[in-house]
Amino acid sequence: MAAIPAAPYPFALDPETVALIVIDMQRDFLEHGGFGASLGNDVTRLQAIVPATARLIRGFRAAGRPVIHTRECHAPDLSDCSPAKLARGKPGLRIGDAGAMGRILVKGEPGAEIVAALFPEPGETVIDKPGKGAFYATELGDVLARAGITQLVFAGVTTEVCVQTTMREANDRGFECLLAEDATESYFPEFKRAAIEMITAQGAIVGWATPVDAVLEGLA
Ligand code: TIU
Repeated sequence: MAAIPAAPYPFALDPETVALIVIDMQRDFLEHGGFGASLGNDVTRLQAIVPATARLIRGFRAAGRPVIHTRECHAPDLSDCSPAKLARGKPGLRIGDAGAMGRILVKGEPGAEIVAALFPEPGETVIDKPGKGAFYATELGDVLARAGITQLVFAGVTTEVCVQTTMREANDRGFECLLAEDATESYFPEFKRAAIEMITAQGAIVGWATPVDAVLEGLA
């Protein structure tokens, strides 16, 4: 057990029970012509974290610890997308509409796929999720229980939406949650900063935050 520097205080990382969860590093959020861009966002901000996220993934693979990937996407008939979600945001392109990378946020379409630089390796778990949180309506809880996971390191996008929602779900389920702060990003820098403050405030009310390098040192 290695105590690594973190906010708001050192995190006791357990290399025997920790897993990495990489949230929604999909073309639809990171590339032009996808869902993120359709909402009016500058996707280049998110592309900047790909190298640090790749380094984190490589570290977990090298340590023999699980790497779990998530994708926010829906069934082609949109039966798992609530009317409330479908209608939200006044996007130029709605979920299910045909865009530059196929139908927006639809399972099996090019845009729903994880970006090439972070592509899952054979044997790694990929969770397709209809919500912002990765526990809602997915098998994630069962996967983690079967693997004996008690701690989760979080990476991915966006910090204040799917990452924070999933961290809160995990925290309520009893997992110790650590956010890799340079492997997560928001379309809004002030929201990323605020999300990290919300997560770590009040004695790690939701979890801890630390740079990728500190996580890798704790795994070694
Ligand atoms: N719009 C936005 O910031 N995020 C999402 O819709 N999904 C995720 O965060 N993955």
